[in-house]
Amino acid sequence: MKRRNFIVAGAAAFLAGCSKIGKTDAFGAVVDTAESWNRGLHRALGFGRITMAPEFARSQISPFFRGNGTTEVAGEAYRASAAGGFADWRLAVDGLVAQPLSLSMDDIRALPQRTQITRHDCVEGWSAIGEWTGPQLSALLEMARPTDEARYIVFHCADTLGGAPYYESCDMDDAFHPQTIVAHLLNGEPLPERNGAPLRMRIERQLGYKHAKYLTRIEAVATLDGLYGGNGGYWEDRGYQWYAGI
Ligand SMILES: Nc1nc2c(c(=O)[nH]1)N[C@H]1C(S)=C(S)[C@@H](COP(=O)(O)O)O[C@H]1N2
Ligand SMILES: [Mo]
Repeated sequence: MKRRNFIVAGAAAFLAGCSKIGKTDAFGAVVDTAESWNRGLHRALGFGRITMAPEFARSQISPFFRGNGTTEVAGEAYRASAAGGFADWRLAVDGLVAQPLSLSMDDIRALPQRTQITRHDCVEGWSAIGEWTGPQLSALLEMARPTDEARYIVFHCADTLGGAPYYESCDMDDAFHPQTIVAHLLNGEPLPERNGAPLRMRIERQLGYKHAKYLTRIEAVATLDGLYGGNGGYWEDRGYQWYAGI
């Protein structure tokens, strides 16, 4: 409880400095004029230009968002947490950060939220449009404060696929991009297990396999060498591109 109050107080202090963070306009297409957005922009390009993934209308949402890869998680800890409605789920934010975090689902829900309707494109040849809601990853990183050595953000997951842990990573441009969110809602409902309950990444400018489901830990690192297969992601370790731009 103490921990939670601390985190929420931290978020409130952060918010005081940038009142518009997380505010999404009615059509979902206009970016937020937040400090974190500016930071992402500056880190990404240095000047006033940023590429956004297309966003869609409610009427275009797919009636069913299929699950792919892992759709049910076998691990004991995950099953126990799922049985309790993920009330005890924790998301760690650590590695090369000044302030490591351990966030509960309530902490995640208490942060400013972004909602975006985007199209998910899987390399296996299918797409689906869904509405995702959650805090921007930049909001979590502004609290944790990656050090100057941090160059990548790694996403650790609760599942294994073919016996190996699933994981992903992105650079700081995508980490601070306004459409990079830690989603806990799909179409206004808590994520179904097949789609990554209780938390999954949305990194909208990239292909489906970059969007890590069953998120347990966000780690800031200086290099991807020596991490699992060393290529920055489960599918990357099996020959796919690390920068999987759409
Ligand atoms: N943890 C985890 N994340 C994952 C996967 C997975 O198997 N495990 N599959 C990836 C692939 S290939 C795709 S296309 C999307 C599928 O998301 P969906 O199940 O919500 O359709 O999740 C990605 N993230
Ligand atoms: Mo995929």
